[in-house]
Amino acid sequence: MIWLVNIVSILLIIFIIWWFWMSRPEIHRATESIINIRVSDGVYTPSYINVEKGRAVTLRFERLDPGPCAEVVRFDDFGIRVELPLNQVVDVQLTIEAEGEYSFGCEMQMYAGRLIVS
Ligand SMILES: [Cu+2]
Repeated sequence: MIWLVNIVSILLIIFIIWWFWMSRPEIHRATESIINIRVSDGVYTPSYINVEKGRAVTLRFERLDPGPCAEVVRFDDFGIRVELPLNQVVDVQLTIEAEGEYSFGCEMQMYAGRLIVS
């Protein structure tokens, strides 16, 4: 029986590793200049956003999560910190001139998203 328990534990470990490190949310390719981002249930939707270098984009956040965790979004690379009042729409305007990956998120980084600029 022990071998079965071992196999199950190993499979579980593999699954957990895959879940946390391998699975990446679908990349949202921004072809429009306004990107709507829903803030609910602990995730930004979309959370992985591909934007064109040098192009002005508006990230339009709509916070539906009453939890205090969701009330701020920060873009540390750009010194941006914005409050998100509940059930309101807040625009964050960005033009990123350098290629790369930039993270954004709440104060504790529980809500987390990424901008992929290329
Ligand atoms: Cu948080």
